[in-house]
Amino acid sequence: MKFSDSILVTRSSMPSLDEYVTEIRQMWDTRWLTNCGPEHNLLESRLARYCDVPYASLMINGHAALEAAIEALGLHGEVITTPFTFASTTHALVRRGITPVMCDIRPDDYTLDPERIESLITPRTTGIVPVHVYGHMCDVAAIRDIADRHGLKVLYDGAHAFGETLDGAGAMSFGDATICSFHATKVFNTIEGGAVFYRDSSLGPVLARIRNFGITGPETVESVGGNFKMNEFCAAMGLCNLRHLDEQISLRGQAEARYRERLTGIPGLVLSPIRTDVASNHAYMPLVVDETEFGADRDEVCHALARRNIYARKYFYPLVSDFACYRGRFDLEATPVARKVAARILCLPLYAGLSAEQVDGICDTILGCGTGV
Ligand code: T4K
Repeated sequence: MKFSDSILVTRSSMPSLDEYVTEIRQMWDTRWLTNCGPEHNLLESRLARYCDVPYASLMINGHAALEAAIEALGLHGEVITTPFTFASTTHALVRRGITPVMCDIRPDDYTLDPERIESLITPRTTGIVPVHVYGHMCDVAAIRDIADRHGLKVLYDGAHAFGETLDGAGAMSFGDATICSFHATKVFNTIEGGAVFYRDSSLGPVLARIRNFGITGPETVESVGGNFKMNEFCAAMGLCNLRHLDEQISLRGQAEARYRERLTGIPGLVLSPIRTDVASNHAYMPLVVDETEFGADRDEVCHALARRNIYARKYFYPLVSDFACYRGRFDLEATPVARKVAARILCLPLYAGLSAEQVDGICDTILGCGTGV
């Protein structure tokens, strides 16, 4: 059966139009639209509280948050990171003049493999930028230990981890700083948006200068900053969406549970591990397809879904280190686990409101590709 309406990999969460209009109505009186206005400042403090982190600095998107945090933490030289991520993580480092050093990932949860980090450290290494990919929390204790022993900074790319906790601690509270994305495709969105979360209060003024041209007063410009500010319409969207976030996460969880009922235990189909120490945000539904056991490969499954109007996505294929813009720069053989996962990964549709019937249709299509199912 073909779905009459396309099922895309995700669907933006939105408040009711009335709720949003109520939130933005006062802007027609104040005419205050951007430059850290009241909606911005309220959202900033609410997000810090929601994430249980002392400080948050809002940015206009997750990528801006990455570039700002890299600058604020003073990363330079070489930084150890993962090739199994969205373009943004690596691009941010390269755009800040840093040499990314690609470290392999763990085969079970696809996060940076702490056992492979130390051999990559050189006198030029200043930091580690791991990614909580799909909301899978990195081994934060092992990474902290390595960083402390070598005097390195840790900046987490937590773009996928908003709203999660690890052993009760907010997912944004690890490392010297953690960035998040509030893009339209994320569990929590401000249309476009992002933030840097941190514990060290001295980073606050530095990030404030970076996001607003280095301006510190009407006649004072202290550093060469950029313009990374979130506007009031985006902040208002965030304030509305935050009110519904827990419900949205719970609805995502129901869809994920249905997938797990249907796909667990099928030879050749590998689902993400469930961790009892992590409260998941159910951001993504990654599936690894092992052709030899399943009888069909990832691309065949992807095409079969597309024929039924279901658009899964190959996040994150190709590896960043395989992008045309980085050709010849990285040794692809150095990260064999990441290569293997990237060749087999498929992210299935997952969002609040995806019905059990829709999940069943997706699973029927996937299972119909395999042999012996
Ligand atoms: N670090 C990591 C690890 C990241 O994954 C990202 C972003 C960043 C950093 C940088 O954060 P931002 O600067 O973006 O805040 C999407 C997103 O654009 C991107 O934010 C995200 N990661 C990445 C994983 O996915 P695309 O190219 O797949 O987006 P697109 O336009 O194909 O949309 C995917 C689906 O989402 C659509 O099929 C339907 C749905 N959608 C999309 C949009 C734009 C909506 O429902 N509403 C919308 O407005 O990159």
